[in-house]
Amino acid sequence: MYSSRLIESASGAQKFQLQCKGLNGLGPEWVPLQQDWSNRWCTLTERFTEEFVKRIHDFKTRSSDVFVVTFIKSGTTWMQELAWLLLNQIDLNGARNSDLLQRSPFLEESGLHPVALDSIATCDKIQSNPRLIKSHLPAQLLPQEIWTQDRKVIYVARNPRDVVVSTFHYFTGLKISNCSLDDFVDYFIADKVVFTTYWTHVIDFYRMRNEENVFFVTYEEMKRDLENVVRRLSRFLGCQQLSDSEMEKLVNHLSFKNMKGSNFVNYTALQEYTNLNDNFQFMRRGIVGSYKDELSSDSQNKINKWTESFLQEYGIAESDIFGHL
Ligand code: PPS
Repeated sequence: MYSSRLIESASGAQKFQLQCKGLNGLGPEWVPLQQDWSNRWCTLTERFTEEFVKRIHDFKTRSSDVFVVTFIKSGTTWMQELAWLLLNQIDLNGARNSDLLQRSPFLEESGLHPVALDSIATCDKIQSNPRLIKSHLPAQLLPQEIWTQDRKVIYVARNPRDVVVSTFHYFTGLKISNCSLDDFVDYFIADKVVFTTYWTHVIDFYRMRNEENVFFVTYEEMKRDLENVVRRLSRFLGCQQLSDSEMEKLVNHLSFKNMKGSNFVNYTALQEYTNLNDNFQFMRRGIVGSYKDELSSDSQNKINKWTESFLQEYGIAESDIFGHL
């Protein structure tokens, strides 16, 4: 069902790419997208063994489950906090007093770095209802039941320039990578960074945005009009409309400044990150267009060309997805 191939990653360590062939040997026929899946490879670590990936594929879902799915550094944490609050009657006290990763665990976390408990088992055992589960996996590697049982998926996309800059700082801060930003852009475009290919990840969900169980939103839209996103998401999740005062409290709670100040959502303080660069910040800038004063024009041009050539095939413009950046 899976095929894999070895590649050399940005850090020089061996990584591999994984493809899901599905039961018919062609592609994952359970994902509601007709396309040639033979070019859908996902770069992962060696901890993603066939057994581990199969356990994710077979993960037993519940009808009330909600999955937050993103490419890395696209606003996952921000969306998890928002979705958790909507699903929990805007329990701001609860959000202010417990780790987001406990309230909304990360399905494939054990595949990235050693964690005390097996992350798939952790998600499996969550008692609270509904479960809110985070994943960075592309559509074809997610639990099959998401597609066969129409489980709710919230997908957040963010423009590739800000994603690459944010990922660079994150990996440098975690000492996973020590190259220059320009070199990192090359690795990113060449699919040598974990969870790439970026564009196939985003475009597959963009094309499924009208599926009833998919809520597609961008980081840029959240920055532009968070209240409107809250209203849209609230309808998608079947939650009650918020009063003006609830909306005000919620939007205030979700502000970058407030979330940066909270140890429960700002992973800078988390224990598994023991070997950090001194200036590491999980909540870094929190803006749209941080690439503008950080990426060289050479790297911006490379990303522009790569983006145009990828999207051409689908007849989609980047501004269709993100608006004008
Ligand atoms: S991860 O590790 O992949 O789950 O990271 P993720 O949460 O997807 O992305 C981290 C980036 O999101 C920014 N962020 C926010 N921006 C605006 N408002 C709020 N409330 C917020 N919370 C997190 C965070 O700062 C990272 O982006 P950069 O550009 O690095 O600042």
